[in-house]
Amino acid sequence: MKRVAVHVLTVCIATTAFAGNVMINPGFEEGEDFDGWGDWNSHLNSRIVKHEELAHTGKQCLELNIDLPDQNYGGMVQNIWEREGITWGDTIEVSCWVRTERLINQEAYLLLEFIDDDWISSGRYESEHVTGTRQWTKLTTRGTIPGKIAEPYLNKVHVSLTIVGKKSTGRIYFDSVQASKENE
Ligand SMILES: [Ca+2]
Repeated sequence: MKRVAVHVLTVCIATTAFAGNVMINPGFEEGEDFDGWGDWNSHLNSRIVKHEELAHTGKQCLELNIDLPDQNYGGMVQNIWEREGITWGDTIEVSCWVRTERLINQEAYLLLEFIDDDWISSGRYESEHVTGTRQWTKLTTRGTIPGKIAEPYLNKVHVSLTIVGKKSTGRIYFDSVQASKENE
């Protein structure tokens, strides 16, 4: 009898389900521009690359690059707060695919961050950082949004395709972004 109970518990953990993808334009296939996405560093030289062979999925992907010789930090972002009911206390899992070419003095990663109107962060979850030359690699991270009592002003859940570096060169591509809320 005891053994049966343990087996049932294992099944419950293995089937923890996540809802569908809440990202808009997750593979950069829609529209002529960055539909659904914002750029949080205007110095970024970002563009949509229309290249079926190069893209991870579909016909297009995003290229982020840098013109500035000094400190470079920025990315493309979507705020997914209240999308599909995402709110306080929810666990969010995010992933994307990244590809880099001869990236020097620069790193690319996926960032999940919970902030308010004053940009005060109440949770920051980074994926692995990628540099150098990498074929398409999947990045993942996850975090739980704090409760309303702890963070009453929280109103942004940012999913950012992020780059950071200084005096850097190289190319970075992102594609196939996924963000899902863990079902209760
Ligand atoms: Ca794509």
